Amino acid sequence: MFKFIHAADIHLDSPLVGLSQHEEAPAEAIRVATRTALTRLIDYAISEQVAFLVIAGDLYDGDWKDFGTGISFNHEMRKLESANIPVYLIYGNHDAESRVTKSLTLPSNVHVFPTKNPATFQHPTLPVSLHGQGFATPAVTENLASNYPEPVGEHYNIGLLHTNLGDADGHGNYAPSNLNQLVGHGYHYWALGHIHQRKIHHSNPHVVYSGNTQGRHINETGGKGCYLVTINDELETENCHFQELDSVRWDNVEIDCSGLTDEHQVLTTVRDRISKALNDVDGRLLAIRLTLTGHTTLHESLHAEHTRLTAEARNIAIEIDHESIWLEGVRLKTQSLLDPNELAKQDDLTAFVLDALEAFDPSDLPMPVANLQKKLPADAIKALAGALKPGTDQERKEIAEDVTAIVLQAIATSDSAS
Ligand SMILES: [Mn+2]
Repeated sequence: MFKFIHAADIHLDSPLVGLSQHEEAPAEAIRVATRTALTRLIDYAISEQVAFLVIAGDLYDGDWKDFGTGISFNHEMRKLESANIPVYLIYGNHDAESRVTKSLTLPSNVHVFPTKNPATFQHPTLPVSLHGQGFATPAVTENLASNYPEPVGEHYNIGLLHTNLGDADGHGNYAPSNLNQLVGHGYHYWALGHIHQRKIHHSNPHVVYSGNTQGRHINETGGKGCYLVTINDELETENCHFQELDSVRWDNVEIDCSGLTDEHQVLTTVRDRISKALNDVDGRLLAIRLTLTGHTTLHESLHAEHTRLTAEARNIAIEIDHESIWLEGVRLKTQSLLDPNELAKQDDLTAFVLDALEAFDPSDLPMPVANLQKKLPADAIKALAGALKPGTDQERKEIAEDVTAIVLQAIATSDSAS
């Protein structure tokens, strides 16, 4: 019997998005989170006395900022070298050969697959063959796996592949492959990288994404880590155990405001839910987003007070535990109880304004507004610039929702409303 670890998408020294610019954030823990995950991976490999470690691409996030990234990786690899644990790795789209321009001599236990053609490494003492090919450039569009070698007889065969299996939606279509192809190739275990959400696509033979080792933004919630794989004496895959390695845990908590009637209740609920989420992360640092939902009479006031509401929530998070929680933001997805169609019946002007709101896009304001910017003090221009040139569709949509809610509220509470 022997064990190995399958990890991928370590993205060493990748910044965690949306966190570091706030001074209350436990910045240091956040800054080193991907390194902490790597250290935990190595400690785990040693404590489990694994026979080897495979890393299926995107070890690095891109070109190194400085040599510290390589030095840090080598330091961890030497711990495995001392424990006689070899490492096999391929480069992915993020750390393709052409993209990472700096390099350091690797410890002798680290084996890197070539990028021009597939190759096979054999474990020094076990009947194990590992096959793989790394990315030469970030955009590999061929089906790399189709050229991988035949399995080696009487060996446990592992394929390392950075791939978009079955053209998963929303992911760069790098080195596409499909499940039937991999299952039919004759290997025992496909150690996949690229998709950050872990998934066992097939068992016996195993086709597995380990996911990344540390979530890096709000769309990478939940536990992140690696698989510990146990092989029995018949060279069968006996067990695939997921091990968490992350030190910062992302959580997107939905708060239903339907039954809530004032802001005090909202903030009380915010406090309860943040406390609960912190309990759930077992001593990790919690990076949390709150998303408020539900049909509620508070819809308009929440939108009108979005900035202050976010500050109140951040204040609560700091009060609960300023070293362990970072509030990424508060999203409003509540819905109004006001009926625009009813309001539109008030008079023609109201109907006209409501009609205009439907098509409102803050990036598409008329020229006079843009000219007005020239006459305003610097602070006001800065604030306006943020509102007028939102970076993403999402931000534009949120501004439009805020404006719509505020205007609806104004109309509903004006004198002409009954
Ligand atoms: Mn990746």
